[in-house]
Amino acid sequence: MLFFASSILFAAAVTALPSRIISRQEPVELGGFKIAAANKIIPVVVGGPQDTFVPNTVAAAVGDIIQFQFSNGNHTVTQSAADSPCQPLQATVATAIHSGHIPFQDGQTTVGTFNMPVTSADTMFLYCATGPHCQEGQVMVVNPTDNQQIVDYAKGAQSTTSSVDGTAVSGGTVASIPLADAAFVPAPAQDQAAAPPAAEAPADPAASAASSSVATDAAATSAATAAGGTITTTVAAGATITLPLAADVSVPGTTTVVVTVPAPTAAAAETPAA
Ligand SMILES: [Cu+2]
Repeated sequence: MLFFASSILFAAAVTALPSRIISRQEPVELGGFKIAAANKIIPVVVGGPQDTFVPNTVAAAVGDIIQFQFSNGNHTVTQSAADSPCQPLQATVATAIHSGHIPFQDGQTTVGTFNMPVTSADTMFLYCATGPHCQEGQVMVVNPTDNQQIVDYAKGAQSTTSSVDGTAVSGGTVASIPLADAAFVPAPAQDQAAAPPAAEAPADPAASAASSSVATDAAATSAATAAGGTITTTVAAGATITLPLAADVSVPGTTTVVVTVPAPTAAAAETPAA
């Protein structure tokens, strides 16, 4: 009930923001970039209750900044070629866009952002490189030439079998904003994540495994595991485990390790009716 009440308050605060697209009278600086008064900061929400980009098409002028705001989960903004969804353009173009993995966890009071200056009016294709998010449709198009482009790109992404991560952070600046200024309301906290880890043993291991993604996040963040160490847990088939790396682990463009447990094949689970 307390959370419900605070959600209402927070929703009211968001509604009170003047506009989704911020207009200014004076030049401002954002993440080291100077933005002329005529240009815009365009928020795009990444993740949340669903693995999406909202909006998933944006019309932006050269000089605008697209501000990706990372909601629940752990996501990236990574550029691909139009005909190679879920594959990083960085493999052939070193300056292609990649934000690195930026998480949002229950209780955060700031929101991670990736501020991407628009330097060309060319159409740009972006996806999330975390787990199966790209195959599930977490893709977007900047400056599409028509409405069909995002449809075709999403369909292409769904026909791939896996994603490839970007390498170095490129094409923008990682920063943060207060949660109160974000363009989204976080998903409700998960009960199992909120429960103190290891306070009580789960009565039913199968039930625990069903929400292993959440439970594992809580367990993994409760204590750091040394380099070379082993984390042992029980998860359901198809679950995704996201493990944040310690701050002192220096892997360019990488802040997490994501492991997806293979799901059983549909053929094995079905018996054709006679
Ligand atoms: Cu994602």
